[in-house]
Amino acid sequence: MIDSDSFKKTFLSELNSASSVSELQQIRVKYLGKKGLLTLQLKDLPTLAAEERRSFGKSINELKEYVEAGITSRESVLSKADLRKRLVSESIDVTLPGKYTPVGREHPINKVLREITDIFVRMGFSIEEGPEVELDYYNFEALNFPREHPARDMQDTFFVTEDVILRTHTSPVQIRVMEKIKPPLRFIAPGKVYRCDADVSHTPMFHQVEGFMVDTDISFSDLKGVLETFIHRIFSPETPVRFRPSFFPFTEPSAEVDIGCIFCKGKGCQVCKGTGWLEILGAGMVNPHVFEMVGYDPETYTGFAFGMGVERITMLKYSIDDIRLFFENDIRFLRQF
Ligand code: 2NL
Repeated sequence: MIDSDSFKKTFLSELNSASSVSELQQIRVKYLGKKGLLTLQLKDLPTLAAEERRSFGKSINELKEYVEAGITSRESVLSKADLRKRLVSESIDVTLPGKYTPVGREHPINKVLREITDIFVRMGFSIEEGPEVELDYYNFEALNFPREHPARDMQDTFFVTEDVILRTHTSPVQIRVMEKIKPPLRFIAPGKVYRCDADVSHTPMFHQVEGFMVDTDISFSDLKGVLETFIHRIFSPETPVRFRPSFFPFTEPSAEVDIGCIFCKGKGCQVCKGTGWLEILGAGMVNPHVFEMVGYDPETYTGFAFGMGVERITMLKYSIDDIRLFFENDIRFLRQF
């Protein structure tokens, strides 16, 4: 029924040409699987006479053992060969130099923002934040900006819709806080602000910190004391400070605050345009109209407010002459701080 010698010859030649463990597995299925050659042979068994059945069964079983043993011994050879192949192809050269992963640095704007924040926190100010996409009402209307004020122009402000804009300062945060809580208040509002502007000292987005303090007896002297302390800590204790009259819609009286030029020590140079002074922030006493807009009684409460640009402070502190350097993120620039 089956020629053992030629069966073995065919099997051995297939076995020896198998070059991987997975090919061996195919051979195993071909011979010994449910529909394998030897398994199918056994199907004929019931049709045979009793004595034929015994010898036929025996020879098939012998062949099965022969196939099994052949595959097992070839498997041990091939699995060693497979392992050797994998060891070569998957080997790692541990002597190669490692891949360089550059490490980032804190951005100078964030570093100075943190220094500014720390100084005010040590003076008892808390930190408040608000949305960057803001209503015209909070950004202008509640802050006493007249309808025709140039800042409310499309040229200076990014509009989302007629009533929704990108905030041009962090002052809307103060309005939102005043709507929620009663005085006494003492906080700073740091964050990103947006203006339609771009040159060596202006970028469409920049960072601002505004400060705010309201109580029953806050005076201009409190403002002077807080700002002088701040300036002496962020620059140096010897820095001269002066307050110059100015105008903002949301403060009355208003002042611009200058420091003695840190480049020429007040002698007059290109940076201070010969004046010996550099403007670093704006400030004033909160305009009573602003208090009325949020339902604070202007007869009961007074307060001061101030605002500064973080990029400007950072440029002065580190003698940087182009604001765009902050936004290029060249690691050689960032590494210097
Ligand atoms: C500047 C000037 C300033 C304020 C901001 C303020 C906010 C409220 C009420 C009153 Cl809710 N004032 N903020 C006041 C004076 C000046 O910023 O030059 N910033 C860069």
